[in-house]
Amino acid sequence: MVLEKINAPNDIHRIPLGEFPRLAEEIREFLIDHVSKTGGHLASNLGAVELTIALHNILEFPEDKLIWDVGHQAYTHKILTGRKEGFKTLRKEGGLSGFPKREESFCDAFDTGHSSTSISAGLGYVRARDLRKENHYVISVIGDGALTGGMAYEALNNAAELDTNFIIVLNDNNMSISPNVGGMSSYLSALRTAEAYTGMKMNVTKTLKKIPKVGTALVDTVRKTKSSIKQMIIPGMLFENMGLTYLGPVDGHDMPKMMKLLNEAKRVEGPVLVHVLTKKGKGYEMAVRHPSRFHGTGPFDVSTGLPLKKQGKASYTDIFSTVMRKMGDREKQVVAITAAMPTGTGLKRFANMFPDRFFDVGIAEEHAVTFAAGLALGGMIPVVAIYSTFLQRAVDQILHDVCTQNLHVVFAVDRAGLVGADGETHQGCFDLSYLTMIPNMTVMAPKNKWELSDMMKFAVHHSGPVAVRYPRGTAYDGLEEYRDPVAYGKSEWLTDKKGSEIALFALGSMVETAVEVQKNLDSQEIPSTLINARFAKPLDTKTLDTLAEKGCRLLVTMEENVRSGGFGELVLDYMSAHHPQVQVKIIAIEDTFVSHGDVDSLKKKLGLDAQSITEIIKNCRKKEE
Ligand SMILES: Cc1ncc(C[n+]2csc(CCOP(=O)(O)OP(=O)(O)O)c2C)c(N)n1
Repeated sequence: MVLEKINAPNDIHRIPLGEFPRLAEEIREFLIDHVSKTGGHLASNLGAVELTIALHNILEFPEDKLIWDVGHQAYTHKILTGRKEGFKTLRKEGGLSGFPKREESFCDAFDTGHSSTSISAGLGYVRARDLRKENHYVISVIGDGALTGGMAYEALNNAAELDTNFIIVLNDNNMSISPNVGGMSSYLSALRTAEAYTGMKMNVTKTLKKIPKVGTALVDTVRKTKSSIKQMIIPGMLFENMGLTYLGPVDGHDMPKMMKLLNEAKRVEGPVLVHVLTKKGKGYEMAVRHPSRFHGTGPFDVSTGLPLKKQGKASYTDIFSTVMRKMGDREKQVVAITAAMPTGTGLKRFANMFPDRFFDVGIAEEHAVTFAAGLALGGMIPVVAIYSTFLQRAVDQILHDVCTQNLHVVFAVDRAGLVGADGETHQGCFDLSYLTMIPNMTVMAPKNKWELSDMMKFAVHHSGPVAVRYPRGTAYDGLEEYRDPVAYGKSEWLTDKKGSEIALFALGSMVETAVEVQKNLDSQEIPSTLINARFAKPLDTKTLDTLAEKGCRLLVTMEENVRSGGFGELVLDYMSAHHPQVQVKIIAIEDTFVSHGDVDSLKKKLGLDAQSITEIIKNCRKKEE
């Protein structure tokens, strides 16, 4: 086994080049074997095996810096830097992270998870290197999907001014999670189909350069010519015109060719883009055929490709998907927007039924939101479906472009709360804070699957900006009997309205937990009142007044969000001003980033589970006595 010889960073330098194909094969077997057991990102990693080997062959760690965009495709990099053993615990609590982590290895130059950051971070490394008069290589690896994100262009624009080496590898597999979209994607496709001519183009350039005295000038002239002929001679003119050297495209599964080009890139004094063509899922037929399904997967049977865990009850995303499909039929003004996640957000069905009213804008959350503002002003009702963590990107657009103009844009905030295996870059723990702080915003969270449906309908008929946040995974199907119509700013009593000394005021996913807490308290003969808050903003202050009037002494707020700026703090703020005699206990995530692990176990650790909350309440009572 060649892979046995790789146990630490730079071990690859001791492997003869002739053994690289075997190494690539073994890494693929390793990836399929491990990811089929633990789950994880598969298709992108299978596509990047040879590219990663080629990169490691030309780099020296930790001196050189290798920055992965998004970071979901860095598994081979982890294997080649001595982390093979960690794959048994991939994405498990305390185990190997599914993304690059500086604290995990000195070979990880930059922590990632969100898209389109690699060129900016790389450029920062380059500028620091030059200022400190150091001498090492910096390589950013960005996918064609990630290249749809605005930050990548801001960084390219800035990088164009460089006169020292900076290598950007464009790992182009023609796929985001779903097929890639937009003008850049079409441009890359044109370059890709021109691949057969690449050799000819390079040769023409070389031949021209060989012409004594005038050769180089001739190539420069051709570069500057505004003619389509130049594309025949110098590929990648778009990048070239920006000031980057373009090399490629090169077959991303041909290691000798790639290494040759990468070594050439090392000699360029300036920013250089190496265009590498890869196949998502390469080496595992199921993943080649279904790259989206195997982008991120749970454990699966290698022989059939089928998930090991049968799909159980409907998820919140499934419910959202159904509501949107029905709503699309009834409400002709409704349009739907996704930022490169048509399947993940459940909008695929809407897209199939109403292709004219569906927009996949690429990994461009900021643009998605301002685009929605324009749609709203133009007379449509846009529903922007974005995961909580990725919507962080668009806070200014929500504030500046939607909320200041009080536009009717509906935000379907999926994966709100803890998401588990993807870790700190993906937990949806901040949206209540960044959304409730903005004037004009309405923020809701459903207690169960029926309420998500009701809230979506409410949101579409409301006016002004409105967000509905709901968690990842199975939708709660308890409390079906409680179905008060959703009314603006009104919470819902889940026990009779008499009230008691203890009130549980829970938001969204935490209502299910609160039901359990109440059961625990009941069994210990501690009476309590349970209220489904429904709205984080505006707060139902009438209900808070009623609770205080009915003798509430301890008000326990519950939310799956950070405490700072969240729902609980809003309640505390109101109660301390109007009912200071009532003690408010906030159950929320304390000031921390939550790393990867199983959601239930993370909740326990963070004190968000029913048992911990029951204990907290009992302790509060004891202190009172
Ligand atoms: C800001 C942001 N939005 C959405 C995502 C979700 N996401 C993860 S990977 C990915 C596709 C990336 O495509 P590409 O860069 O081409 O990499 P590939 O998986 O094809 O290798 C998306 C949309 C993200 N990570 N960050």
